[in-house]
Amino acid sequence: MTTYITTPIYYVNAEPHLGHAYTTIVADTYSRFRRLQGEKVRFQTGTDEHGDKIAEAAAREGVTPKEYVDRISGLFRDTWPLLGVVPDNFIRTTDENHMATVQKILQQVYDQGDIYFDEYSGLYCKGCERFLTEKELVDGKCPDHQTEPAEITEQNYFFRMSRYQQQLIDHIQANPEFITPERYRNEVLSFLSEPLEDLCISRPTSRLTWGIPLPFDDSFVTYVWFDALINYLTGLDYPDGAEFENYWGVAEHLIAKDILKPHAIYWPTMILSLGLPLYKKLHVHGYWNVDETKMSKSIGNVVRPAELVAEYGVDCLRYFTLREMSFGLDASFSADAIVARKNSDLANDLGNLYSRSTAMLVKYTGGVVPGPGASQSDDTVLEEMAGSVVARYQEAMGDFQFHRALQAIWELISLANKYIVTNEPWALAKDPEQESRLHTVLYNLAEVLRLLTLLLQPVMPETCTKMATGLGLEADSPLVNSLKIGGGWGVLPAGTELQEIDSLFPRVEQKKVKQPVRKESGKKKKQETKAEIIEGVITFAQFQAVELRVAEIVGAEPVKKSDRLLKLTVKAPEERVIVAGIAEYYRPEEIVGMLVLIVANLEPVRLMGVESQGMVLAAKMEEDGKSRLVLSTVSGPVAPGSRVA
Ligand code: ME8
Repeated sequence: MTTYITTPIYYVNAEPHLGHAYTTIVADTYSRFRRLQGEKVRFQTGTDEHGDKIAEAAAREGVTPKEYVDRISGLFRDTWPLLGVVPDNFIRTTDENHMATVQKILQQVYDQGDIYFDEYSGLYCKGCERFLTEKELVDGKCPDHQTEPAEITEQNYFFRMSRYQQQLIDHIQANPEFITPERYRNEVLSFLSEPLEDLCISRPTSRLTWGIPLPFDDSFVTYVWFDALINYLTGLDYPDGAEFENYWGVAEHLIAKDILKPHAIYWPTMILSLGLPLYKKLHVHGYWNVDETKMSKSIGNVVRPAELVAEYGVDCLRYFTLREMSFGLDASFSADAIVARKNSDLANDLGNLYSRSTAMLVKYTGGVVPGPGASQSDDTVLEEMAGSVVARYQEAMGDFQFHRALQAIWELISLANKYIVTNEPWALAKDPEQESRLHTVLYNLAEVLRLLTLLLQPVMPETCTKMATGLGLEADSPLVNSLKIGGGWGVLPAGTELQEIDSLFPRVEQKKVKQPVRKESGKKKKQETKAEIIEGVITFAQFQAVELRVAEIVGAEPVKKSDRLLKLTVKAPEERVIVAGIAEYYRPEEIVGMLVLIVANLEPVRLMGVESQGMVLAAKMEEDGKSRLVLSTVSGPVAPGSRVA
């Protein structure tokens, strides 16, 4: 089996941010997972360097477009190693061979009559670098860029996209996996249910010179998408390269929903016009938001990945992004969320399991993995869980359900931590008659650690190299590097000698954290100083500082212009307003009269113009890839305002 996975090629009109980092980390993780399965993989990323936006950004800096694109493309290329991302190919649309192939393709499509000359008027969004239809606008503006598109009339060349509409619909209907998750497939089919307009593929050189000249009319350059999408072919040395032969049939593209239409409609129709087989899959993810708004360079609320790596470590960033976002849905970035994941999942659950288990192996068997004795029911349960986790992990990773794969792994971690508590190796070690039992327990713990090293490798490669070393294994040993060999149970040889390593996730002190700030707000958000929290543990005094109370909801109404927020009036016992993000899960009328739990001593904040004096507690769950919130309440009648202790 072979895999070809691509990210979008990123515009070089600004520096890389967390959104770009996420897509590229996903592609890297997926490549590593496929390699664990023994596949040959090609992973491509790169930069998109032509078009109005780039020319304007260069002019603002007072440099030539070429100088400008060299600099920013370099920033993208240099960011990937910091994130543990190792692409096989980094393509630039200013590469000579790319430009030559784009021209060859344009000529072929023109010669076969799929490109024609015409006049066109339309609403052009510079942010998207394409014409938008009236239907796509919200309040007359592009919903992604919050700008009004410009009305442009000009003569241009057009690609006969409409000619391939039916063929594309048939393909999507016959191949349910072609575009996933399903919501995006449905979105594309709904768009295709109306007649497609042909695609404008040129700009006159009077308006833009920073592009690839049309081979059949040099007073025009090619439209940005026609140039950019072809990177997926030129990166394989289309049409004659061996890589094209090896990889085109298995191409999987990874994008966020902002560029669904170019990838699900323009690109397949272009491929059909070229007479090539369509790509295999399009994987579409949601947005990273900050304060409900898409993280984007045009809004200015970006989080820089290099800063996050410096603050939290590369594997923490990789783990956080993959665990926090349900692939396909939006996710919110906050410094608190990343610290919570690091302290609880990494330091507490995984880090503690590793350090406790290896410390006991050192103490009781001199750091040598003992041979196991007869199994008891506890051991069988652990082994069965390991088998089920490996199966669920493989399925979830293959389906881009990274958060589910990680949830499954954490079930094994949690069971192994309980296994230590119930089997009490420290008690077994005191009784010489229990030596065989002690060895079984320690062997099983070492085996769990080895399996975790294997399964987590695509997500946290640096940590797993360390874990492998600690277990006395080479990082490229098939025991931690091949699902075929290492995916089973009981494969770690007895007699393996552990090595000393530093702590996996050094203590995290939650200190002043910088939240990204939106440019338009003008002033920086106040930085909070938080109590020190070490490895997810708080003191009783810290817990007592949180004032939890029972509150009665006496009024509820939607917050204007928000789909998520409800404005609640509660009695606790005095009346106060709390804004809660529960509108997707509760209608106002069904919660009036309910007794809920609130945090009563939070500093007030304004949310969508309404001051919120506290927070309502709710349980968060995931069902079928969707999040669900269920309000916490009390089991009997309680006076509003009662303190919860
Ligand atoms: O569109 N959340 O480049 P681009 C999640 N050059 N992902 C995000 C994101 C966010 N807030 N912001 C950006 C282009 N991304 C074209 C592509 S491909 C032939 C040409 C990621 O720099 C996500 O992958 O605007 C998104 O699709 C991509 O960056 C857009 O990058």
